[in-house]
Amino acid sequence: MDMDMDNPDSKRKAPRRKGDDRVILHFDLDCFYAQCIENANPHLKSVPLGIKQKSILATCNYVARKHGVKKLMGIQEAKRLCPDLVLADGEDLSPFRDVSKQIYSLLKSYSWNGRVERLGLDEVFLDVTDVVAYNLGLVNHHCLEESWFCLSREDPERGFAFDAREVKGCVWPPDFVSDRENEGTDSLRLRLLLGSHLAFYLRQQMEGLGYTSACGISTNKLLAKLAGDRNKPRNQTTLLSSHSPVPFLDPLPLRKIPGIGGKTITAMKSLLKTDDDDDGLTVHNARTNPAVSPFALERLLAGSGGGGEKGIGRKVWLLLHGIDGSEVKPARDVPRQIGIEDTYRGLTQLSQVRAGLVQITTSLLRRMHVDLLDDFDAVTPPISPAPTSVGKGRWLAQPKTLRLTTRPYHSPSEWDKFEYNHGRVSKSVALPRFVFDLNIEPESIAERLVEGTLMPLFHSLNPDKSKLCIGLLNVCVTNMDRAKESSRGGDIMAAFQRQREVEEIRGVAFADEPPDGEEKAEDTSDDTEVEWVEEEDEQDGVRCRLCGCVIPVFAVEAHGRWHELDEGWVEPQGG
Ligand code: DGT
Ligand code: MG
Repeated sequence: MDMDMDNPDSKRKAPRRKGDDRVILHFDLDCFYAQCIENANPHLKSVPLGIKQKSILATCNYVARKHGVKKLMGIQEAKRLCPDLVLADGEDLSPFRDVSKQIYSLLKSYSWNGRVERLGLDEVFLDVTDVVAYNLGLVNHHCLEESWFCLSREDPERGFAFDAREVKGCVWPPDFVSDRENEGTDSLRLRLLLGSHLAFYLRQQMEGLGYTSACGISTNKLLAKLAGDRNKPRNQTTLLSSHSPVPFLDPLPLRKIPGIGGKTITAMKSLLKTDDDDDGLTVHNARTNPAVSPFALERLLAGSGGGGEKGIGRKVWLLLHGIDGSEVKPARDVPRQIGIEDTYRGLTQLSQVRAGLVQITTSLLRRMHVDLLDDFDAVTPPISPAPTSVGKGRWLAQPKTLRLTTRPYHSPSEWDKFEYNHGRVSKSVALPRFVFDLNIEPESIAERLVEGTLMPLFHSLNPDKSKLCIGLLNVCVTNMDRAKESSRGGDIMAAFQRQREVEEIRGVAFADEPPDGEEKAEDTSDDTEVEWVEEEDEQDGVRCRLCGCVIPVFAVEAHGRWHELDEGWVEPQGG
């Protein structure tokens, strides 16, 4: 029975344990940027390594962490703690994105139901309920130690041997004693046990690519993510929550709960009448306080003042009890659009604009190869030397539209006067076909695209050259034309060509394109993905295109992750 939202006493009832029948894995790569750099420079594996972005460390390897160096620490402080710290530049995110995609593709290839969701660059949720249920039926209870985990319904020999007597890796609670008598019938424990062996196998596959990780195994996303945090690095934790996850959650600081952000915590402190700092305020404090009920939280966080969505109080209250019904989202094989942009402190010369466009377009073409070619992963080393896909791969989808966006430069003193997007204009045209030619280097294609298409677009968006002072350039490809499944085995380029010809014969205009010559304000309605300024920003901060907040450069990634949480988890209230 659902809780009665209007009854403050309903918090005392045992909440319904929604989603208990699932098995969810959460993978988080260890010191991600540092591992990427180490794999490209193996001699760095044994030394303390920090990855520098501006004046802070985006992350550091675990050798450095032993010296007290921490993520997001200032460089000076880190050097003081560890004078031997080696610093590597982490400003260019492209190599990290490439590895992220490889890891994601690997995990996706083991999923049966396609529920594989990324969180940021180095975390992935997998809903393996179906794989585990299938293998539950195969367990031979008379010979658990010689079990076989089947990874394919079609090919029973594709799998791995494992010992089904024990959970693989760490368990929580650490003193968990298996109820041997009920082992055969305790299906939840056995399903989590199977999940733990699958998680271990998948972690080994990632290690084959050179990347170690931590993993949490539980019945929902919230608990899987928190369980994985218990034992890091290169380890995994199964939350054997056969009774209740409350003892696991209670000691954690409230701020550790994904979906409970800074604003929610501030509001809750007023409700709890506490001055505890964020570390002192635990889930237990909040959960057991008599003032806390779904109804009180709703009044506090939603509607007038709170500003949260309807139902937020109930959601937060459920999180405090370890209940999270949110689904692991199905994987998308191709993005809706790919855009790269850069900001400038005022470009006044056309030659500067041209150079900027060539740089952005080259990055964009590389990104298209990573995201839209089917066997890119198979042909590319995990990182460095710079991936090249010349002559390789087949297009899973081809964007049909190219969009250029520009915005004038606004100095920080003008930020109060102008909206971030003030003066932002875009124009779209059909994307020339030569960009899909895999026999030409991206740099050459970029030069041709800039000269023949993007510079003319730029001129029509910015006709008055005497006032030229460009603050932002964005090049985006969109309107994806997906290869039909049936043509994947055949000649995909020919299939795309046939499709185009049919459209042309029928007089079908490429969708999303404004009539030729028309300028339009940037339409961000389709921009559901957080699109950050990827390259170096010359100012002190960048403004988030989704919420308009100005974020220090070092916090951009975290802020992006905050928006991503927004999609699948309880609406965050800040953070
Ligand atoms: P871990 O998981 O504790 O072993 O360490 P990391 O480095 O994998 O940290 P994680 O998983 O929180 O984030 C993955 C990568 O994302 C990390 O290597 C650097 C980047 N990152 C995360 N949060 C921030 C942030 O607030 N600022 C910046 N600049 N980068 C961040
Ligand atoms: Mg990580």
